[in-house]
Amino acid sequence: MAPLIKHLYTADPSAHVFDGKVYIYPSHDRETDIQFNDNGDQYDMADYHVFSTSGPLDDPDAADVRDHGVVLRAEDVPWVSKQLWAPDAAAKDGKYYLYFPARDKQGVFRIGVAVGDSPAGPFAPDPEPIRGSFSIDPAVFVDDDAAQSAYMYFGGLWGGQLQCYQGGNDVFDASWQGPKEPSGPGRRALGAKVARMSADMRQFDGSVQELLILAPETGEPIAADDHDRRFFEAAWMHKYRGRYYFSYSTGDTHYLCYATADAPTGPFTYGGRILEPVLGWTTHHSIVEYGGRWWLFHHDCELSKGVDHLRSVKVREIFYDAEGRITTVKPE
Ligand code: FUB
Repeated sequence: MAPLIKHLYTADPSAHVFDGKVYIYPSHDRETDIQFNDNGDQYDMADYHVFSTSGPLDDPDAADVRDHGVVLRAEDVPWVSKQLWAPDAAAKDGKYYLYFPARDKQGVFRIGVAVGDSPAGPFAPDPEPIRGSFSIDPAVFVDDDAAQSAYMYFGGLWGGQLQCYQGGNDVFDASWQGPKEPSGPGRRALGAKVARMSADMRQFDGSVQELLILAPETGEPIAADDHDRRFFEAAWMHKYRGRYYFSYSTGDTHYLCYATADAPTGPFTYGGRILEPVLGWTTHHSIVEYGGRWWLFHHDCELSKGVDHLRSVKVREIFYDAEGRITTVKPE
């Protein structure tokens, strides 16, 4: 399957349908001479582009993908030092919100928001990160209830620093920085984080909670050493037939997996794999309904011939069985 975007390297695609079109909010990968390491220092992105398409999504070469250009730069955000990682976007009451993780001036990942009047940007950043935000990979889900309740799911291990907050959401323990995470018999995996968004979509409303993923065979939280199933990064939320599907990457085992729940904050039960490992270390995605079909946006490193930090966005259709299980697919 050919990449959807070929003139730039793009990754971590968050896709949404706004105004009847698919808008894609990816990371913008760039060449760097930074040495590859397991802290992800080589992912040194400096701006975001937005893309849109009306399809056909099952024929990437024919999909007329429009590049709306640069919509936000690291240098435009007063609190950012470097590394604009995986973004997401949301719409509410005629405004569009771009959420993005980046390192602050102390080297700690925070999550920022920038606001625009069009899904294609540009976006004006708030001068400070979202209060109480930390780590990486925000995914903002707006529910279909009357209040349009919105939630941010976030977090990422190793370079994403999630493991630095084991003493509390407001306590950064620098000794856990780097490719580290809890392990050992009886230890449960660290969960992703979830917070309800304020009505204006620019702050958290209430405290940040841990998202529980339970193993279906025991009803207990997934174990820390269960690297085939534990949350690593790349949170995404979608709703299918009234159920909440939380999907994520398992990082060092390179799977995209999902878990389901009756409520947006869980508890979730592990459901299975969505995508087997692609070429490249990272795997990151979004799932969206468009034209009455369900689509998986993700990335791989085929275009760069396997350079881990030079990735390309792809899209493919996914399917659910009668019980709502997502059918696992292999890379194409
Ligand atoms: O693109 C930088 C980081 O790589 C993302 O934030 C992670 O999800 C992984 O894809």
